[in-house]
Amino acid sequence: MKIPAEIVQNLNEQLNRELYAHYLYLVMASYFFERELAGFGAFFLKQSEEEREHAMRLFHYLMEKGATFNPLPIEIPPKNYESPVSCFQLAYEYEQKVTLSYYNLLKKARDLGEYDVEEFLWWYIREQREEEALMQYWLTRTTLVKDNNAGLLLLDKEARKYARKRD
Ligand code: OFO
Repeated sequence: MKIPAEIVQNLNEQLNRELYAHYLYLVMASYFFERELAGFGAFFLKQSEEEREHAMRLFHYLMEKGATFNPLPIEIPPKNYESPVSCFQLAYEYEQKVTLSYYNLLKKARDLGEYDVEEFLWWYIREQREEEALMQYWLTRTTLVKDNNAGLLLLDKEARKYARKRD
């Protein structure tokens, strides 16, 4: 069954949000690498790769359903963060925004009786739950240490371990 054009467009928009997240986390990785906090750098690099995979999952779904891929412009993410805390704050806010967009689309798919799309979207709902929890965790931890350098270096080590674990 063909997916209605409106939903195809929404799926393309989700794909664009995932690509933006890929780009955003790449910028965040560079923010940390440039400050010799390579553990956090590796963490965001890993997240960035995952976001690209999320975009590709949408791409393959569109292809499988014989739907059109519509490339959309990717916004340029902000580059200069005030602190590691503000970086995680922004990441956490973005994840919540993405979650909401998946909720809205899932509701629309259900209302239109597009159950295959709905089933496909559930994977993203679960993934967003994990990602929100992850960013919230790091936001809390970095807020605890604020500009205490020793604390930050310890967290950096922990972030590196986390990034390796997910390889
Ligand atoms: Fe793609 O998982 Fe977050 O945004």
